[in-house]
Amino acid sequence: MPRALVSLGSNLGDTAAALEHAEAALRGIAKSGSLRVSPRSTTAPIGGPAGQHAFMNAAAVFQTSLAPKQLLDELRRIEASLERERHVRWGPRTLDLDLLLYGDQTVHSEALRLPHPRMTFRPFVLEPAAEVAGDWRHPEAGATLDELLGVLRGGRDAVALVGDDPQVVAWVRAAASPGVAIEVIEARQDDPPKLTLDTRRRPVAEPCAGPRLALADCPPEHWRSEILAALECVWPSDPTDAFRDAP
Ligand code: PH2
Ligand code: MG
Ligand code: MG
Repeated sequence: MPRALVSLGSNLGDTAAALEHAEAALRGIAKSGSLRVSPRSTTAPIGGPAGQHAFMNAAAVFQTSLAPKQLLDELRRIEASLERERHVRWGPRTLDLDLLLYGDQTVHSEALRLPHPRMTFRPFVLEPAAEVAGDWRHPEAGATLDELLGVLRGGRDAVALVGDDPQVVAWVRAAASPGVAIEVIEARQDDPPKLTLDTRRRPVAEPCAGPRLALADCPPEHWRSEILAALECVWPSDPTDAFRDAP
């Protein structure tokens, strides 16, 4: 039976109760006895409107007989049962359930992108995910979640830009923290840095053993905010804030 990996997040209302509710609901759709949930952590919000509350994040792995799209519909239903509303992109939410991985499937459709395109550079996703599924090999990266997390934490402090889109280079130069090198390269590297930013407009399926954002996965009007959020994930402006305690 296929295995699914889901991230859990909440930053509105009673966040602990929301994650408990979600865990119980996932237990209801998982193959009996197969659900494993990571410990929860409180994380600083990344992206979206300023002044949001801290998030509670976790990850869950389980076996399921549901197909990916059916599972996605179930996750939406669980979100809706907590009155999740969608007004603002990356805005505050009672419950967010993102499908990260499903077996070794790669999906590019309007409704679903697998693997989740932002999972490899978001510490609030990758850290709990690695706790429950560290040896799961990311089907596009070709590296396990433990290996990806190792690069995110301990890799070279550099952004590798694949392709030389001048606007993207300018955004990265303006926003990258001091001490972060910017390397413009033509194709992926064997020794990837903490962040690889693929600026090619058409999706290129090539392994990358480190955290990577492919702009082909994002609409052009979001490119700038996607890049700023990815940089903030990898090099937080206030590192002491990244895993602060609940307010
Ligand atoms: N989810 C987002 C955007 N930003 N930040 C944190 N810390 N945790 C999240 O779950 C989160 C976020 C979009 O879903
Ligand atoms: Mg999300
Ligand atoms: Mg979501």
